[in-house]
Amino acid sequence: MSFFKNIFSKEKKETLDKGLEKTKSSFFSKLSKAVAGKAKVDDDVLDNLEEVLVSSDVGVETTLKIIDRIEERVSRDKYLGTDELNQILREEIAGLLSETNTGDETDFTIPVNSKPYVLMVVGVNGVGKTTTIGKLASQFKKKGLKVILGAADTFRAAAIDQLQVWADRTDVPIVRQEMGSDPASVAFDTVQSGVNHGADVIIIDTAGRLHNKVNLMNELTKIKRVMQKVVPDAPHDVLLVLDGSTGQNAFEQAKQFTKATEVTSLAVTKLDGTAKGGVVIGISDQFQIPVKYIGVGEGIDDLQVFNKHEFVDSFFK
Ligand SMILES: Nc1nc2c(ncn2[C@@H]2O[C@H](COP(=O)(O)OP(=O)(O)OP(=O)(O)O)[C@@H](O)[C@H]2O)c(=O)[nH]1
Ligand SMILES: [Mg+2]
Repeated sequence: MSFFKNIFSKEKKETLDKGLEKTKSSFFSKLSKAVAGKAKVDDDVLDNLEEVLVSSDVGVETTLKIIDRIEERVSRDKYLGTDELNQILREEIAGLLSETNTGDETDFTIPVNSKPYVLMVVGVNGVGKTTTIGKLASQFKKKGLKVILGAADTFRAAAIDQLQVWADRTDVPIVRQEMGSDPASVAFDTVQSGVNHGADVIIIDTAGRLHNKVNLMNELTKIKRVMQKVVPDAPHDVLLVLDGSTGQNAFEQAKQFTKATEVTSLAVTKLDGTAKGGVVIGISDQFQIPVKYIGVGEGIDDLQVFNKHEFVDSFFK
């Protein structure tokens, strides 16, 4: 039974369960091979378990922490049966994640004291930035918040059109200019328009690919600076989107991006259709920056607020 059943809605759980299906079936089939023929958790089982966790994209550092915890239990209890391993893993992963004070949110909310709330979405090309923005616009709107979108990815014409599609779908206004125009200028116009129209949430889409990385980082800095001319403490959130289906690559991107520019939260997308969902466990353990959202499908309702308890609950159901 879910220990989280009070606030974890049935629909949300079903979507999450379904989104994690591939990750889970791959993980648990590896896990059962890892303990095959073993009644007791011994060194061999621990070695195999380490391999299972690493190959499930949990990441080496987080895997070692989990193994340490289990080793400690093995030395405490005289006999740990492999049939208990599932439950033990669940407890230890939950315990590990509970050491960070992030991943406790359950609902799409924004701080009440920053209106308009300016959210800038960054990440390399193809990770799901525009889709995530569309899904967020829909969720915020459902909460009765006034949303406006800014198409500051002016690098490709299709990028602007894609955001337009989401604006139409969610019936939310969009500020756009021609392809090739200055992204900072689009961001400025969007924030200005948001202020003029009393928007609660302003979401800025940005390019994932420019001629080179330095250009990209300079551009993000410029966008921030220009927005601050209208709203001095903008952006309130810089959301880095990571493609979870790339596994360890998502880790690397998070490392590089957070080094090059200020990032305040993370979204991990495409957890459906991949066996690499374990990456969320590693990312939420290892980065100081909270995982705020997870993408579990292409549909408008397939974005969830990341909650570590719900995640572990769904993973080890
Ligand atoms: N299955 C699945 N697909 C997703 C998810 N999020 C995004 N996608 C898909 O990933 C593809 C790329 O998404 P975009 O939102 O265009 O990515 P982007 O980061 O804006 O890409 P660029 O604008 O090229 O930088 C699209 O086909 C989306 O439908 C998700 O959670 N699950
Ligand atoms: Mg895009």
